[in-house]
Amino acid sequence: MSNYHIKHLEEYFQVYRKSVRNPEAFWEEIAEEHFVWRKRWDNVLSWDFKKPEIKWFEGAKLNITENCLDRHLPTRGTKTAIIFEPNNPKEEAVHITYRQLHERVCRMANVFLDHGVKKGDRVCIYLPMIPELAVALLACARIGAIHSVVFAGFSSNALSTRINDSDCKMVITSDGSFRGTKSIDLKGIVDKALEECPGVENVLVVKRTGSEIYMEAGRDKWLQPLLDEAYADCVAEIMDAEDPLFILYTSGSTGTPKGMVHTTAGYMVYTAYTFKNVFQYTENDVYWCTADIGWITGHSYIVYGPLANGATTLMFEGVPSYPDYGRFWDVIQKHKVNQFYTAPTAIRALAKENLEYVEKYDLSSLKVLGSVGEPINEEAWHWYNNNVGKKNSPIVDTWWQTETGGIMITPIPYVTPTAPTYATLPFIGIQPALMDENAKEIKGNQVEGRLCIKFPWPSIARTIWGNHDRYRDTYFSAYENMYFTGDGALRDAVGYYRITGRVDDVIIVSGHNLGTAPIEDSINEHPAVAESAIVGFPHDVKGNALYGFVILKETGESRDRENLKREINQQITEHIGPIAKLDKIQFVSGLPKTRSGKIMRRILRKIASNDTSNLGDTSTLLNPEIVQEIMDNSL
Ligand code: 7RM
Repeated sequence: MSNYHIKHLEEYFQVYRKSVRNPEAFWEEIAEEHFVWRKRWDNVLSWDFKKPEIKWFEGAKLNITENCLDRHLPTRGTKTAIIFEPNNPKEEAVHITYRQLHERVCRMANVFLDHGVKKGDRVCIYLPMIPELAVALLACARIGAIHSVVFAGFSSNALSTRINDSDCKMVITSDGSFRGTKSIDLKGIVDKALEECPGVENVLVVKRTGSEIYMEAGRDKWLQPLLDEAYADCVAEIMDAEDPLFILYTSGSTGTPKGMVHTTAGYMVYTAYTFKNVFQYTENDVYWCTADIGWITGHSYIVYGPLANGATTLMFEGVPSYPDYGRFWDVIQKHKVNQFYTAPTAIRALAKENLEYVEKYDLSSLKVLGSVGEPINEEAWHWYNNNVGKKNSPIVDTWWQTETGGIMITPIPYVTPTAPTYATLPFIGIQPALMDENAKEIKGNQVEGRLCIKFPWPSIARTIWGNHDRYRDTYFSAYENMYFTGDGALRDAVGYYRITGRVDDVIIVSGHNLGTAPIEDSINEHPAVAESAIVGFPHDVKGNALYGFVILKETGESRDRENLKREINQQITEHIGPIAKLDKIQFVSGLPKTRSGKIMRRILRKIASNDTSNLGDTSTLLNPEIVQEIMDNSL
């Protein structure tokens, strides 16, 4: 029996039990047999959720790129590592072999070294979905620099906040990016961001769109000539198991975005092992995850997990609607994709379009369909199953988080019987718990509560960059000795988990986590606005859309309301990005508040969702009369 590749349900249960009874022995065996180490660990695991402190494979030495690249060269040197499918289908797709990828990573790593980047330095990567993005992550890892990828859809403001929070000394970007019919001036956004970032010494620019851009002398350089000059091999920096590999920002319910820190060995072991099993990847498969590498899904399941397994991973630069709504299916047919991993919001958007867009293409290569990012509703699940999988490809509804590094609750395809809206069973080594209002664990089945994890797994984030207290307060203080996910879940009669959604003030719009606080902060900066509150309401494509309740200052009362709405959304676009724009804005004279001054979002959520039959207890409100007024004018 191979514990590395699970093929039957009995085997899953057996391996699961083993992984829970003796996690150290279990993970030690996986680590030992499937990775290359420069030095073995002294200790498999030490942990204390109170501090909190978690260390996996302490004392081990390795470089993750030797696991993702070098070790494959003897057997997979000519195998395709990355297929690049450009935005424009008329532009030719690019196949990059493991040998070529190794060389490209080494060259870029040498360029970084030449620019003074050392082990432990932070490098910000702000690039579209082009091969240089994957190469840049790996080049950082090659020399022990900590990458901080910022999704290239974020605004200059969001970018500068992230650059400064982790003191990045270098930025890798491109002149521009292609998205459908649009091209976006990425370098312009970087220039604006860097007005606020005195710590950035160098900006290396990939040429993608060929647009005219400003280059600041002494700071900005085109990357390609430097790569051409660089040496094609680069000795890998030997890293400690617990050295940081990357920082990735995720929004919280309050305050600034949290720079989640992932470390080297545990992250590698867990993402590789989950990738192998959750996608049942076999040697000649072509795997495609449609996420952007700017999110954790891209880090773990476009780059590190697949490459650690010597897989062929597809990177798609474009959007699902260009040149038409058949693009995903066209790409699957063209590259004979075997595993396809996408988000419910994309499925819902495509399900709205004519079925002919799907039926036109040969999708018979597909073996596994994946979903991630938010709960997949029943209708979308069936559409995906019927029209994409032709009832022949199991759907893996994978629940996990930026903080967890890898997939936590998921079916294993061809192993776990699937059920719509259920993420089903914990992955090997994962010990979920549901907690009640009194912070007690709810045992047994057919129960619902707040989802926690009882025991560390190798890829759990180790801290929040520069703010360990916040890490403890956010994840380890609500329940003693537990990691709290922020999600609610139910466990059905057979022990299957269904994630019911966030229990805090994070709203998931089109699979993107948005904290209410930064959006409210942005709105409140408008000179005419006094105060605001944001809630989510159900949206048939985005999952949730944003509804803003806005109180105007007296001086704003005379302003044209439609103009104000436009200005508010413009401001949000500048501060956060277009993803955080409000679908609906209602001007109100007050917000329902508790006596301690907290906005009662529960009530606003119900109003925004047109579900006002039972508003619950409003008697504790400071201003109960406001509720009727808001309801009467709701949109
Ligand atoms: C991978 C990722 C995390 C939040 C998480 C959940 C929600 C993700 C599912 C899901 C229901 C799923 N990381 N979420 N996957 N909810 N079913 N299969 O998305 O940090 O960006 O978001 O996303 O609320 O806490 S993330």
